[in-house]
Amino acid sequence: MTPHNTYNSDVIAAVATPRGNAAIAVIRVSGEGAIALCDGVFTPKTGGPLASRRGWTCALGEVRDGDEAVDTVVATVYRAPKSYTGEDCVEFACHGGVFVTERVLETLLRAGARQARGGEFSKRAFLNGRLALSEAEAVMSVVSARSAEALKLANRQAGGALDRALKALREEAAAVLIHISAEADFPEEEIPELPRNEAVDRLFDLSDRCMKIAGTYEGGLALTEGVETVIAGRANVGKSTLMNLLAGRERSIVSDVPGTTRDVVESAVVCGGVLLRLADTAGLRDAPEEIERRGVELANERLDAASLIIAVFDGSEPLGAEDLSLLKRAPQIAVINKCDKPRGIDVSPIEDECAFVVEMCAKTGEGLDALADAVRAVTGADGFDDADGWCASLHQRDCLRRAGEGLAAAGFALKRGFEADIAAVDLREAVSALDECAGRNVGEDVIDGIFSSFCVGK
Ligand SMILES: Nc1nc2c(ncn2[C@@H]2O[C@H](COP(=O)(O)OP(=O)(O)OP(=O)(O)O)[C@@H](O)[C@H]2O)c(=O)[nH]1
Ligand SMILES: [Mg+2]
Repeated sequence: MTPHNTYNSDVIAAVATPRGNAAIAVIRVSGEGAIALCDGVFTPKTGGPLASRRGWTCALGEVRDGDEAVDTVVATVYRAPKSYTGEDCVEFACHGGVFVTERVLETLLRAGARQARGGEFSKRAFLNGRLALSEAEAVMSVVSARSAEALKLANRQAGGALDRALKALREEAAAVLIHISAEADFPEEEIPELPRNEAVDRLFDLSDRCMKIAGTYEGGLALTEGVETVIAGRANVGKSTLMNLLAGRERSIVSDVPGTTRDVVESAVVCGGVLLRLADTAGLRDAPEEIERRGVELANERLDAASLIIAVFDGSEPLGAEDLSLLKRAPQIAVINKCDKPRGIDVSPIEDECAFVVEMCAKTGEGLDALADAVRAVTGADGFDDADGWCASLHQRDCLRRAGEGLAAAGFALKRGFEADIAAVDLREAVSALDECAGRNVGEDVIDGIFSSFCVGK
């Protein structure tokens, strides 16, 4: 099926900027007849109607609802296909008050535009070939980027890095497929020779490249979306001190009384370039009273749900029963805190369980760089290579893995000397998985799933 079969170019409109008072707000209108529809509500201060203007030009004027002036706006005209959606478009930059923005939108809806659904502008851009699927998804990442590194990644993806890599992979896989199919279908013909061992090498190389891109999912997710992280440990080991150090401000109350933290205290911080959604929790112990007991329960729930556990230990004291049971929760990073005090801990049980053991003094910040390194390593942010783009969704990862497996299976079939048409079956599946990843020949449900996560106006 083609994704174009339900394409409908009716005129849609939406506020593209966030709700709230600001200097300006942008209202987007797109679709067949969008410019004429806007002329129905827009009176230019000078010059002719929008319909008489070229694409990429602006006009100052008034939006009027009947006799009533609603707002003075700047209208930018875009003509198909040179617009974000690939359709005729008008963008009104109006004054940014919540009420006035809504009135302008309402006026447009009364004139016959339809309120756009979430992601509908980007979906049209994709259906009109203005954006590859991976680029459209990256637009969302650009909007939601919350760290410098996330924005850099999102921009590179929006620039089409993944799509170019997918195209190259597809072309090279298809070239091998043509050779193999020719060999299978016309064994007696003289076809340009692709020696078997060379075909095998190429297939394995292509498979590795697919798997490498599929492997960027975790790291990309860590860098863009952030990692659910819990700081856990026995009472009084310095969890809240560490939280405050990472947050750069006094987020949690610190005191030398064990059992200070009861509620889960949350803060989003950037550590080693990775966005961590931190939760500081109550100290794990057999709490003497009810409120703290509830806090310990909440801490345990967070431990179950977190993707990253930073276990904190007091380096000046021997390991206790709570420390040992925390180690059973498989923390990826152990912080041996209070390293300014004389050492009283045996770290070997910790080293047996945790991939990264970092000595720190949370009070002074000593060891913070080592913690940042551990965070980068654990989350896959370290060595993250997005030269060929990165895999931003589970759907893409699934397609790339299927492609990688198909290519490898084809390679093995040829290597073991099976008939070429056996390898061709796997190879065809790999090519179609690559197409699916790039958004070619995918069903409406997949497309809708992707775009429905967008905000209205995008
Ligand atoms: N010497 C030293 N003291 C520290 C360090 N980190 C924290 N402390 C002290 O240890 C005590 C407990 O710190 P908190 O951060 O409140 O510990 P916590 O693990 O959050 O404690 P609870 O919330 O009660 O479980 C405070 O007196 C801190 O000043 C450190 O690196 N060195
Ligand atoms: Mg605390």
